[in-house]
Amino acid sequence: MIKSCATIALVPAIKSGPWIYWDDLEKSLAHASSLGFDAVELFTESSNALDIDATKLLLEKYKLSIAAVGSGAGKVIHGFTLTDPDKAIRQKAIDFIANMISFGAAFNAPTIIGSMQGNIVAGGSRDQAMQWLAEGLSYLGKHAAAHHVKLIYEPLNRYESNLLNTLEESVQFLNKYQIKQVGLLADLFHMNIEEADMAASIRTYGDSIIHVHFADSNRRPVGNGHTNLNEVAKALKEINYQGFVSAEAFAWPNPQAAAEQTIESFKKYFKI
Ligand code: LER
Ligand code: MN
Repeated sequence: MIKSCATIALVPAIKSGPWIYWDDLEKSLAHASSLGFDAVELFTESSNALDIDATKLLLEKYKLSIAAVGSGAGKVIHGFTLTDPDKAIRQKAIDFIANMISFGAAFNAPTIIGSMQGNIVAGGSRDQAMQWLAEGLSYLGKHAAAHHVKLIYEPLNRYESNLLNTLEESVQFLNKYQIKQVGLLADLFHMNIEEADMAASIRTYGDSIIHVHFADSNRRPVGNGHTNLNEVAKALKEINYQGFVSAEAFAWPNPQAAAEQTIESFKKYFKI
């Protein structure tokens, strides 16, 4: 069964980005629950931004689970990445993500490595950056496995990262470095920019996909752009995808309407 999910941004310093709900955890959970979402994906400032027991009570109250937690605040707030030329900063990135993994594990939720992967800096060596990325992902994959959760690597579009932009490149990279405990995130916004054929890539690399970010071509909620969701949904069903399609999309025109549009699209493509 494919499950629905909405994102909640809880980082006060960040005022805009591709998240449906903003500011208040309980209000967001109440609204998502009223629309029938299965889960939420959290973007928090750090691994200790939320009280775990209090959050568990809220999740129980609103009958929601946490589909995944994002680690991007480590880059956006602190500037840490796994491929920074400075070893001390790479270590801080690893520590930040390891703590997020432990936090997510309290909810049986996997952690996403998106922007924390970083970039090859100007004049830097690609081989060296890939080696650093592989070292980080290998270590963190084992940390996640020890906590009985998955670790999710997300290929980003070329305007956000010059490391790995497609599912194919990511699978080849994970194979080359024999990184076994890491699955891939298929973000439909990034894929619309980078994949020659989104549905074909989903079919070919389906075994590696463990999470989906559900957004239209313009990163508005699905239904507001020109991505061919019929084809994408067909491919996800064909690979027997059993995870979440998580709305990492702009709160356009506002959070409530974006959540409603998302759940309508979810029902249209996945509940028939
Ligand atoms: C994170 O999930 C993502 O998709 C990136 O674009 C970072 O903002
Ligand atoms: Mn994403």
